[in-house]
Amino acid sequence: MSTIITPAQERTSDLYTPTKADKFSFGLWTVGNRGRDPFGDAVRPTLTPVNIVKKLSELGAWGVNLHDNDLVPFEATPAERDRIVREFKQALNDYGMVVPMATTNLFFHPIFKDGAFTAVDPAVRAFALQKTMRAIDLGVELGATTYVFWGGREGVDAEASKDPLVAVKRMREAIDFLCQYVLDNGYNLRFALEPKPNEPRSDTYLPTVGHMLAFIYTLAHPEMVGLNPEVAHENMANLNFTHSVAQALEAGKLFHIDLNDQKGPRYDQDLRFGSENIKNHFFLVKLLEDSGYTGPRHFDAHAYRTEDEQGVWDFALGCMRTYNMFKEKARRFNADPEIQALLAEINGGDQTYGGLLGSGYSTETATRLKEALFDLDALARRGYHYEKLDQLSIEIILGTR
Ligand code: GLT
Ligand code: MN
Ligand code: MN
Repeated sequence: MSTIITPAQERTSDLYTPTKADKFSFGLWTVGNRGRDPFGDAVRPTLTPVNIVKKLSELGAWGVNLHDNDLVPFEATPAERDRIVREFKQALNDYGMVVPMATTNLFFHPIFKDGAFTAVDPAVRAFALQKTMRAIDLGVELGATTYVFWGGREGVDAEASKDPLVAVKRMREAIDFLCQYVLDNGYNLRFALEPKPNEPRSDTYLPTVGHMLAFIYTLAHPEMVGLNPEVAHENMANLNFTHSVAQALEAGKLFHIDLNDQKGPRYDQDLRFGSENIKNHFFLVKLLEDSGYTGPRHFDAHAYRTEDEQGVWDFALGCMRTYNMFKEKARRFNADPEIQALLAEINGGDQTYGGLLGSGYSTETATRLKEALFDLDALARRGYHYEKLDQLSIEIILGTR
């Protein structure tokens, strides 16, 4: 998509059709979501993993991610496991799909009702480690190079039930243990931690990107551990997702990303990517593309409960097309001479002091800064032209430029 697209072409072209080069991926649990919610049962039949791989590939997706139990049922025997994995690998091969990321289901089985790595019961914590080591083996066998940890039920309903200091230590102990397991086995695998502020517990530990980022630097192997931020989860905490992603990127910690949408701070909605917060998503995609992020563009979302199977594929294609439409809008923004001239003017400012900034501290710089005379009235009078800039952004987003 490097050529200029006119509005007329845009209406008729399929330039937004996803291709494998776009690196779009979906979890088996996303398109496989059967519409079950706390108030109602499943509304769609089960899609087999092999069918999902086939259909996603036909739509232009590149990868498929999974929890251990999305593929291998909890109660499967070793022989059943081997057969399922063999057939799945065959499908990956047949349809040219990869498994970039894998994870563990540590939240569905009743064993995990009080959490996994932070559960009060040591047997539950030990079982969680066992299950995760086996799931890591499975992920590596399928080719995954990123392993996600979503805290699921790592939290509390009754505040008195757990010491929050102990909970953080337990989380660290588990991640440190599993990093060492990966190193011991010589696996090429990095961990990506996924924060969420609440749901299904009243409060989840390490609830936002910022909390997780700080936690990572307390680990034994911080270089192996990064983040998997999710649009909906940061929005549940009413935070600016693009800024959270930027902080992760700047720290070299954006190992993976969960793209979806969310209507404000309420229950986790996992809506089709870009279906609600159009302006925010434009700036998110612009950030990912401008920053040179090369990781998967993973959609962790699901179709509305009203949909049948066709609606699921409409949903999946929609996520990918919308990403590509934002990508094209970002390209237009960057190529727009008026916008770029305005940005240059905005960022120009008074260059008198430019040389004193950005090269760190020295005694001489400190002395010059302390002695500098500023035209405070001029600084106070300055208009920043952000109204104009924002309107130009809106015109790009709404397609009039
Ligand atoms: C679950 C959760 C997601 C996580 C998945 C990985 S599972 O659907 O809501 O946000 O990314 O465990
Ligand atoms: Mn997610
Ligand atoms: Mn979610």
